[in-house]
Amino acid sequence: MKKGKGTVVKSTGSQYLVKIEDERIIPCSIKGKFRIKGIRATNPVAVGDHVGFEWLEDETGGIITSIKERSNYIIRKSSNLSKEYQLLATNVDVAWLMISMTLPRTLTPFIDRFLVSAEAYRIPVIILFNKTDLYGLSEQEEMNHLKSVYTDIGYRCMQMSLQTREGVKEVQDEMIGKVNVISGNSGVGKSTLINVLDPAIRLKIGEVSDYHKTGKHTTTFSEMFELSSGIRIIDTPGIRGFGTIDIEREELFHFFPEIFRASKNCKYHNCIHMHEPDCGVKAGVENGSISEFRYINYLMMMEEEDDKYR
Ligand SMILES: Nc1nc2c(ncn2[C@@H]2O[C@H](COP(=O)(O)OP(=O)(O)O)[C@@H](O)[C@H]2O)c(=O)[nH]1
Ligand SMILES: [Mg+2]
Ligand SMILES: [Zn+2]
Repeated sequence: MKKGKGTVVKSTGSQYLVKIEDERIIPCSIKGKFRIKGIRATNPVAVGDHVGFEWLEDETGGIITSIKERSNYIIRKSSNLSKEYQLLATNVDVAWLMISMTLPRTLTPFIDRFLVSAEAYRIPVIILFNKTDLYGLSEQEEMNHLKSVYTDIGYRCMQMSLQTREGVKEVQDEMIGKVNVISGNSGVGKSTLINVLDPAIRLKIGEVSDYHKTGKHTTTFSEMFELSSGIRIIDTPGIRGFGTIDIEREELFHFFPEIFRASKNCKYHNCIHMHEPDCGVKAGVENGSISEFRYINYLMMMEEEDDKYR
């Protein structure tokens, strides 16, 4: 049996499209069961997977027989009640969180929720400030403040204006040779960015994204696009909210890196940094080493989790 290997670029039910080294796209099916440790998935193979397959006799397609170990994956619950998950994307190199200080203004609870998800998925994030051409003095100050807070925690921050193209080259260089996911609230410039990076591909990506947005389509699918510059982008609505992955309430603070670090100074080993005495996190907020808004967002997420059980 002749063997091949490649990357899954699209999954449509039981069929997978696998891109091989010479750029050909081979339709493949799967044989047997693939298991993912710890989770029950409705689809065992996903966009981004590096797979091995056996060619069909006539070489019109293949059968996937192996999956290379994943560096990370994005999943979401098939439905609210279900214990089954849908794998949306795997082996993501960078999750870009596009934000803006104005028109629309991205709020920090949105940012922190996203960062928690990305931490849980173990996907590196770059926070990308867009629309800097629209920033007045106060927006600039706000951006600089957020930049210093998030940089101190360990997140990379970049800035650009798709209007003036300032900073776009740096972002593009960072994306080349990587598998990228682009997220952000509506209106922040995601579609415009893809258009600027590769005008020829824009329509296609826009179709997929806008389809998701209207909510007409409940079964999610992802697709990997390759831009002319060699940038790979996975289009998925998946990496949105905290609800998409199961995090125990008592462990939420593990996904706020600076809060997790400060928790070493708590008196009680099971401290959740809310009402306990001698809490290293609260001490950190008081002495300014932990940003107050981050702590407030943490408390807000804790309370939301609490509400789920009422
Ligand atoms: N002034 C300004 N407008 C921008 C910039 N980037 C995007 N826009 C505009 O913001 C609007 C929303 O952009 P879009 O790409 O559709 O956002 P999406 O919802 O994230 O895909 C469009 O009218 C864009 O032209 C920017 O850097 N500066
Ligand atoms: Mg869009
Ligand atoms: Zn504590």
